[in-house]
Amino acid sequence: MFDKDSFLRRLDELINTQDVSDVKAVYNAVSQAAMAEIYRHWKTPQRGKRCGYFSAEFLIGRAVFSNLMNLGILQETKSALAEKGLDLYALEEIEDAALGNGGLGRLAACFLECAATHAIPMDGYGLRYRYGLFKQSFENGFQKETADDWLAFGDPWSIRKEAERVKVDFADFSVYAVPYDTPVIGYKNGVVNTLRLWQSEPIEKFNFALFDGGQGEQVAKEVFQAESITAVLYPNDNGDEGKTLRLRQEYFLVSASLQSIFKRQKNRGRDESKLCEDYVFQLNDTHPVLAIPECIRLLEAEGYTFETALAICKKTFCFTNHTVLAEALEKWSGTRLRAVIPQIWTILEKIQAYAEKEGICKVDTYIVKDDTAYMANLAVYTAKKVNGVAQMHTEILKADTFRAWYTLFPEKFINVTNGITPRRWFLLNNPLMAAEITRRIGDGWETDLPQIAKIKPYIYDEKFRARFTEIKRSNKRRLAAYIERREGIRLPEHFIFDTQVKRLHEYKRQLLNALSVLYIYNGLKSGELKDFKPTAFLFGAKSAPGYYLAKAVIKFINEIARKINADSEVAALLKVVFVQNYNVSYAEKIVCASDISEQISMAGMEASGTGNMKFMLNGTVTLGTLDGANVEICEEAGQENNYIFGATAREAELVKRAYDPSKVLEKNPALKKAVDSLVDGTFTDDGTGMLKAVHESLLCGAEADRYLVLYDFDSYVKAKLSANREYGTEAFTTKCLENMANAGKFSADRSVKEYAKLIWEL
Ligand code: 26Q
Repeated sequence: MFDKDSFLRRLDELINTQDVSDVKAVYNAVSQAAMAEIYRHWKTPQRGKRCGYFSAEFLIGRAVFSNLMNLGILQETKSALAEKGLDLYALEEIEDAALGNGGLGRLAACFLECAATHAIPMDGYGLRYRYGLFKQSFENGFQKETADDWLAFGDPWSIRKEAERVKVDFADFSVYAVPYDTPVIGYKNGVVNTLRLWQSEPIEKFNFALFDGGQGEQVAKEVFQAESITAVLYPNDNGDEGKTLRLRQEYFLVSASLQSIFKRQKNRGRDESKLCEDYVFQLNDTHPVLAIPECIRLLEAEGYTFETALAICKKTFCFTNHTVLAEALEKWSGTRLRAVIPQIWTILEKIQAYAEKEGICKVDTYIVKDDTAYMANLAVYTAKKVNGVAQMHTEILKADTFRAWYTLFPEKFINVTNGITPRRWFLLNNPLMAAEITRRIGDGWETDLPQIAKIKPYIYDEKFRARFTEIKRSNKRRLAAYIERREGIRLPEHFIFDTQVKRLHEYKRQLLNALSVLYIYNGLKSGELKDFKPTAFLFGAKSAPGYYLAKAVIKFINEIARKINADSEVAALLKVVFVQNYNVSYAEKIVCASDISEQISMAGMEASGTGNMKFMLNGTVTLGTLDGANVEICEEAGQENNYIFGATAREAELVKRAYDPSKVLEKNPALKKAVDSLVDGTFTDDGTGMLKAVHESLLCGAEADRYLVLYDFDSYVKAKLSANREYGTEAFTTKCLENMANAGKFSADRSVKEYAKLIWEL
């Protein structure tokens, strides 16, 4: 296993020979010393089946603390640095690797860690974006995006594998794909898997002959074009119209990954017909689905017929769907495909023709139709298994999104409910609570989370409860200090922390939360709302830069926050904070300091959610709808231990058939007042018209209030106020603890093991 002494000796040497007044130097010393030890465990076995997890996103966050923890040297490193007068937590300055948008990317990162922890042979294949998800700040309440320069502190955890670069061909030019391999370290088990991220580079760095010939500009253009492929992550979670650069990214990812895998097969003397014995490829949504035609292309190049190649793919690929939003199901026009990757277009047409011959020709099952390629259909057609990410989501896939496919191939469909890694999302972010659990039930639960249920007998133990409350307080203090430094707002630690953090999207209904905050504020001002316990409403969310309504909601919430925080009459009862640049590291601090977790999407829309699980594990009650994995959270922890409101998915569908949101306002003058404030001059949007656009989205046109914000408002506020009323009571604490004790199912250890057994057959 890991040689601590060797690590500490090397760390000592490195520290003594560097100018450690610089955080970066300390970072380099720690990571170099760790990497030196990691190398010794980091060898991919020559034999045995592996899973290649293909994903356009890996939202890794900060690697240093989690790596040290998994290596079992977090405390030792802290002490070693402290002896030299250095603070390990100064490394909090280093950037997160935000190579993902949200849930889908973070799930991929959790899966990697869990697979390594359970010695499951799974490697990630992704893109090494030069800039990850943008950095967010607020200027006068408006979201501003700037570049996320995540490499500013270097990337000491990866190694560039020059010798393993491959060439990727587009119709108009070719580029090199250079792999950067990052070790994925299992929790204290000596296992190291690999995350391989590809970087695009020009074939010819500088063709000096062309420079001499006066064609310098052309050279520069070609370098730029090549490097642009992995320059930046598309900041769009849930859908974007297909752009050529995005298409290049997707093809670059899968072509490079498959070429390198084919090379490894050749090196090991393995015949490609054995691909499905040696590999299974998990496609993380449609983003890497071009791997299917690319795999066929590579097999054809080895001399296999199209039919054989397709048959091999059908045994090798599996597909996960993460969303039912129509706008997120990717499609590519034939025109674009022919212009960029004509060799792939030809294969797509062949697949369509072959599927037709097999009798697959229902309207909703076309792979290519009217000069358009439908990536989800291609994925479902080829995949051995297709999975949704929570029970309810999988049912919707079968009954709705992929209904036609489900009648054809019911045996393909399977559910694997998402999970989170309890190492980062409990041991690392909430060390005091983790230590308290271990003190009570011993260890073992860290890698077998259902064992956390052993704390149930302590739920009614006075000392244990007091310790829980005390730890939550101290987590709040830590978060409040951080928020004060970053946002300039002071949150008293005796306040309820009521939190909604996630990407900004209409279906997630941050607007519903915002309107309820306004409603509460108005109620406090008028005196109609009594016995309200002091609450801080916390928001964290990034909006896609081109998503106008989402940006408008950010502005609205920031205006609400400005007004409320400036009103001394409510200062003892209400605070509102929209934190800037919410990311993985911010989440780690927020999750363990919250009392109420807002999971309020319109039922039927959130495939699973994973933030909901992080809060639950950290002893937070859910204020939520019966959507996605919230349903399973209630099954595990008891609906009576959470605050559930709103239309169910079935009801929502019925309601929408004949829905007039203005009727809701007529019956609820207090809600009307809150909604009117969007347009009555209560708030300003600096003449942008943004707030009016939000107002119109609720009340105008055939699609008015698509996500039933107004319809669900009344039951939402009732649930919210009942949580507020109960906070601080014994009953409330019990609910928090019931959630923590019943979070066992939501470990991604369980998810990954289900994939390994039911899908990958490892
Ligand atoms: C598509 C085309 C072009 C550009 C971007 C995209 C794109 C990018 C990211 C489309 C979708 C995404 C991300 C989707 C996502 O994060 N979905 C979430 O996945 C989680 C993990 O399964 C679930 O828990 C969430 O419910 C789901 O919203």
